[in-house]
Amino acid sequence: MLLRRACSGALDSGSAPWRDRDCEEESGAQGALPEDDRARDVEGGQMAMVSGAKLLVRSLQVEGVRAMFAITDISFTPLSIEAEAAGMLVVAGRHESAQVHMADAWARATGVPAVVVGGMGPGVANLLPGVVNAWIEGVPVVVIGTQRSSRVGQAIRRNRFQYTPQLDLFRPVTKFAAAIPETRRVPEYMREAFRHALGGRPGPVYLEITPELLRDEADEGANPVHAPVAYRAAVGAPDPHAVEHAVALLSQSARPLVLAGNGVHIAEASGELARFAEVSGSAVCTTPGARGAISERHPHAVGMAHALLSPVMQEADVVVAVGTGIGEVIGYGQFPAWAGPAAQRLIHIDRDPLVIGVNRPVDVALVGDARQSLSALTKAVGASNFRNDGSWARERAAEAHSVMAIMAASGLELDGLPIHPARLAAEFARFLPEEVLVCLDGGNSALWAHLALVITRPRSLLWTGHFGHLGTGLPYAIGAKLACPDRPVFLFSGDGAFGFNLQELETAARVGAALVAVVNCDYAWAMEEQGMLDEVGRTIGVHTSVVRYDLVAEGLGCYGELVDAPEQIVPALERASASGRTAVVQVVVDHAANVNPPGLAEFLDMYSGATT
Ligand SMILES: Cc1ncc(C[n+]2csc(CCOP(=O)(O)OP(=O)(O)O)c2C)c(N)n1
Ligand SMILES: [Mg+2]
Repeated sequence: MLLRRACSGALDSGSAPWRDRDCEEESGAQGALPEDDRARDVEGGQMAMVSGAKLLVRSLQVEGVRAMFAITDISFTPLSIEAEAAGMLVVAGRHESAQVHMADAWARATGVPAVVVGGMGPGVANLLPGVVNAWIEGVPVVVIGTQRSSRVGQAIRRNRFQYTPQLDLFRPVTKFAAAIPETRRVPEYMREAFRHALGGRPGPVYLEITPELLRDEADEGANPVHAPVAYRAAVGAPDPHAVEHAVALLSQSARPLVLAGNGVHIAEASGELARFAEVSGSAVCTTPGARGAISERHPHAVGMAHALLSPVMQEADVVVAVGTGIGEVIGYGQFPAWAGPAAQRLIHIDRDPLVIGVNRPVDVALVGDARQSLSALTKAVGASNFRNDGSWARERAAEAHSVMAIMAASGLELDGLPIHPARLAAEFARFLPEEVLVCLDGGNSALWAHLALVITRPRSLLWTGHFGHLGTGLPYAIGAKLACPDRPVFLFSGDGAFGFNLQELETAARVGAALVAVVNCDYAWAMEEQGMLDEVGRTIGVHTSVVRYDLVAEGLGCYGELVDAPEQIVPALERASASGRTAVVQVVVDHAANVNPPGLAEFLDMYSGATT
């Protein structure tokens, strides 16, 4: 009887291909238990038998998960059904990797993870590139893969259909990877998964399930789904002594600079960041991935930290790094991108102590939540008797703002043919509404866009600044639009990058994701060209055929436009936005001009390791 209860399904498993025949043979069970058997008095308590699928969905719901991305597969039908019944959005895309990117974007845009499910074998294998990207980027994505039933999995046989050692594939690229061994342990494994996904530096987690685990039942009373406060502790305020030390350093600083990273978005600390900058007289730059952590129009904001910002990075005498590792794209905190340790002190705030002191020694370490740490610092600076009037910060910010304005104005003046990519980027940036959420993809295309955009709100620019994963842009825009349907979502993409997940236009049109994708189209993988020219004096394999992305878009159910003259850009963007549909505006740009944008030489230097 006990065995029968453990093996039978909540949904009628009588006709399900996944019914475990071992259980049936031993117990004689024929499908679901009668209702009165499901809730039975055991030692005076009420048993509440629920399926593994239900336990899984409840574990997702308590964490606020509202979307499941999956090419629905018969190995996890009960999960899809339960997710839908619980009011979750179930989105079936066209490639599992793109689905991970959609969930990744959902988490970036909202701060709450989404779940992605892949079906055993190839479906799970296809998840991998998306998971690797989320891992490098530090984005929490809950990834679930089904595996052949344990009877197949445990057999020492070769030539098993769709059987691969999936867990081994995901271990190196997730913060936690485990196979849930039995239905009753679903809540326990889900808790551990969320602890890892959201704790410290966030990242993806992988959970493996078998079809029978979803269909089997367990007593929910004995294996309850708890609220997150009961199992996930949050890092709070930093040590007050460390705050005092930080304020002592800041009191001696004439040129304090905050380097804000993605941790500011994670802690929803943008308001606290701006207040700290104002009270302490600090300038603020962001890592490329954290643009918008402070409005780039704020009078203390000097823009994103990259090679062109080096003079400010070098001039600062105290740097307050908050919610960021000090990695390669920001020069590892080393000369020449930064000043040497004698001339420049470092206060490093992070909720994960393992991030602090890496690549550059720190003078003060503050382990704490970014929001609480910045408030504690603001309070302590306010209570101290030193004052920095912020003149250096405002001067440098005003210079940075005027450089951006000059670049935008000069981009808008480029009226030759073919269209200059700087003209397109400038028109695009000027067209965007204030509340926009913009996604970037491509090589040089992304550089042009970075130079033209002014990001004024947190969680408003989605881009793979760490992994540089081409193909993320379109799925990011879809995930972002689904997560934030009331925000206008725009994508600026290279044509090469756009091709990776082009088929997701069908997904976008089907689910009503009314985003506008602008394709900076030079029919080439332009970012690869300059490096080849420098090395061997010619290029190889960098040109593609002339493709009508606008017609492909129409064929996939979207609105499409082709633009080949500068004055057509804005009217096309207006029509695309007004269409209320998924829209693609293909803009044919000057290939020669696209080969060498500002900042590429510095990027190539870094990429070759020459500056390490
Ligand atoms: C998945 C992936 N494959 C290859 C690369 C290497 N790569 C970086 S930029 C680039 C060219 C991108 O071309 P496109 O999107 O058309 O932008 P463009 O440089 O032409 O503006 C390539 C191939 C990468 N970053 N990611
Ligand atoms: Mg291109």
